[in-house]
This record gives sequence, structure tokens and C-alpha cells, in this order.
Amino acid sequence: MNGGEGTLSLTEPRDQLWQALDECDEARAVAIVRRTLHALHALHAQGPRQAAVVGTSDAERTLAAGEQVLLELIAPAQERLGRAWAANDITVAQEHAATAISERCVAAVADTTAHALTGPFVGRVLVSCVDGEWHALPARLVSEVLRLRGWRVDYLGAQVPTEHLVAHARRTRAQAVLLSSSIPTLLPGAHNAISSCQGAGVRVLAGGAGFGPRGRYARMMRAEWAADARGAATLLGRRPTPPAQAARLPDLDLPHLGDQEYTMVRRTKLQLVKQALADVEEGFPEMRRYSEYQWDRTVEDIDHIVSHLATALYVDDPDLFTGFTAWTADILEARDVPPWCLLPALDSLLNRLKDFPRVVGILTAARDLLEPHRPA
Ligand code: B12
Repeated sequence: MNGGEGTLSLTEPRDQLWQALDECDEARAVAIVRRTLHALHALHAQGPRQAAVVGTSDAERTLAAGEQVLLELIAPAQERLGRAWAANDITVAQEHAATAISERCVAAVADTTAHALTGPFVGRVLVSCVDGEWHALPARLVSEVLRLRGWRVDYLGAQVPTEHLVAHARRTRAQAVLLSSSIPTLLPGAHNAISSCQGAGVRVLAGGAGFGPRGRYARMMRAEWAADARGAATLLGRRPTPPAQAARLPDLDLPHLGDQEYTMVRRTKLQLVKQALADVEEGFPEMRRYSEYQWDRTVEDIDHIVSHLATALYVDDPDLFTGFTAWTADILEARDVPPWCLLPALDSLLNRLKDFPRVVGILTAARDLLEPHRPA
């Protein structure tokens, strides 16, 4: 495990943790986490170079080791889980079981480090997922790291309705709300949460993959953004930029919404999904023999396509949709479904929405990506 020069290579514990998750072995996973935490703590005690990085007291070394285990051992295991699911190497049930074990691992870090948290709180913040967001573990990791850094954290968990978030922020006089989102289709709701919190005078920091590469969409929505919990801790230590503003309508931040293309797609989503389903069925008569399960998945896929189209319009970024199309193509291919089968759904939407220039641009870019996959 010793990586030389007073550092600890986490490669081995990462592989061991992955094995334990893969075998649904909760006790072993928790033992690996505790063992790694103790090993890091012991290593941090070794020399002046380490002390310069993590602090001098035993408590500081415990907190630094805890943070490292959260972000450099448990988080990468979850990322690997995502890659394994996407590649169809594990089932949804295995992914659920592994995530539940990871939650226990996070709790073990909290228990093991609790004695080292002695000082007064630096301040109080809320950490919450946006409405509709089920990915609670990323927010949990952020919460635990901030706790280790001395913050009092109200962790609100998954899918928190905006009005309740704002009310809790007001009631607790939180210094900031940290919003987490992993999937981009929730961006319009996230924008509402950001502007509502800011309207109530509360600072907002956003994070998670849903806010786009380097937090592109968070910045559009005038939230501060950090790549991870360490970045969030650094930002919280600085004065807020930009200062909190009054609640505002979305098109103040996103003037392109004035063309109504987003509103139109959002409002007619149900009809668009229904029509696309009928068009796809016409192109693929074998769909009539689909089981109820296959049928439901197809409806879900088309619903996803329309939601991503609407979101790409919302943030005026065709890359959001092409990125989603490439991701879906990979997911389908890993399950032996040809990616070009997405084309009839895109064509149906193109046909129905041909008078909307931004829609046409977005769908055409996605079609261009899939066209080479179509059999000759
Ligand atoms: C576990 C999991 C689930 C679980 C979540 C359970 C739970 N308790 O969290 C369940 C089964 C519910 C789930 C559902 C879905 N999931 Co899922 N899921 C995952 C998985 C495997 C792990 C999530 C995780 O724990 N990540 C671990 C942390 C470390 O990663 P992180 O998100 O990058 O967070 C770090 C930073 O981004 C940052 N950060 C995060 N939030 C914040 C906030 C602030 C303020 C700051 C500063 C920083 C910050 O700090 C974190 C710690 O370092 C991911 C794969 C992945 N790569 O994340 C897929 C993944 C996120 N899921 C995905 C999908 C598609 C879905 C579903 C749509 C599937 C479906 N068809 O139903 C649904 C969506 C449900 C919903 N409405 O939210 C896709 C998203 C792809 C995309 N671009 O949209 C992913 C990437 C899988 C993949 N490989 O494709 N999922």
C-alpha cells in the first residue's frame, strides 16, 4: 500500500473495495474503508512534509485521512460502478446493492472521525439535491467533507422541492445552499431553485455532472460552481461572487428563451412522445410483438430524448443533446441494440418541429452522429 516518499497508493484498497462491492460484501467493504483510514492517518503522522499538508495535531490528521477516503476511495468506486453499469457488466440490482454499501462506507468514515471534530462550527450550510434528483450519494460525500472541514451541515438528501429548500434555508439562516445534480434534464428546476434561494438572500453553490462541463450551466444560471467538495470548501471560505440577487424569471439569465422553442417543446412533450412512438412503431413493425417491459423501456427512451431536447433548448447548447445521443448509443450498443434505431424517433421530432430553427440545428447534429451507424 505504501506508494513511496511518504505517500500511500490507494490502487490496492480501491481494487479491494471494488471486489467487495461486486460481491455485495458490506462487512468487508466497511473493514477496507476503516483500514485505509487508519493507514492514511498513520502515514500523515510520519513526517514534517506530511504535517505541512494536513496539519500537525492528531485530530487534523484524522480529518484529512477521512476526507481522502471519501473522495479518493469511495467516490472512485461509485464512478467505476457507473462505468460497469453503462457497459452492461453489472445489473441494476447489483448497482443498487453496491450503492447501499457505499452509503454504509460513508457512515463508517463519519463514525470513525467523529471524535476529531471538537472545535466550534465554521458556519452552517445546507446540502441538497435538486427536485427530481435521486443521486443522493454525491451530495452526501460533499456534506461529509464539509463536516470534516468544520461546517455544520444540514444534509437534505434526494429530490427536495424548491419551496421546502428555501423555507429551510430561511429558517436555519444558512450561509449557503449547496445544490447537487447529476442529470442535466433537471436543469430548468435547478435554475428555479438557484434564483429562488438567491431571491431569499441565500448564496448558492452548484455542483455535480448535471451542471455540465466545468459547471457551464451553473454559471449561466448565476450560481457559483465547484468541481468537488474541496473546491466547495475553498469557495465557502471566500466572499460570494456574484452577490445574491433578487428572484428573477428564467429569461433574464437566458435571453434565448424568448423564442419560445423551449416552452413549446416542454408543453407539447406528451404529444411529441406519443407521435414519435407511433412513427417508430410504423418503421419497426416488430415492435408490435414487444413485451410490456420492452414497450415501457421504449416509451422511457423516447421520453428521455424529448426531455434532453427540451433541456438543450433551455441552455441553448446543442452539445448537451449530442452528448446524450452519444451516451445513449453506447448504452444501446453494450446491450446489443443498434444505435441507429434512435434515428426514427429523431426523424419524427424533426418532422413535427421543422419550423423551429434551434430544434432543427440540435436534431440535425445528433442525426449526423448516428447516420454512419445505419446499415447500408
Ligand atoms: C448510484 C447511481 C444511481 C442510483 C443513485 C442512488 C443514490 N443513493 O445516490 C439510482 C439507481 C437511483 C440512479 C438512478 C438513475 N441514474 Co444513475 N448513477 C449512479 C452512479 C453509478 C453513481 C452515482 C454516484 O454515487 N456518484 C459518485 C460521485 C463521486 O460522483 P459525482 O456525481 O461525480 O460527484 C462528485 C462531484 O460531481 C461533486 N459534486 C456532486 N454534487 C455536488 C454539489 C456541489 C455543491 C459541489 C460543490 C460538488 C458536487 O462532488 C462529488 C464528490 O466528489 C452514477 C455514475 C457516476 N459516474 O456517478 C450513475 C449515473 C449518474 N446515473 C445515470 C442515469 C442515466 C440514471 C437514470 C436516468 C437511470 C434510469 N434510466 O432510470 C436514473 C435517474 C434518476 C433520477 N431522477 O435522478 C447516468 C447519468 C448520465 C447522464 N449524463 O445523464 C450515470 C452517469 C451512469 C452512467 N454511467 O451513464 N443512479
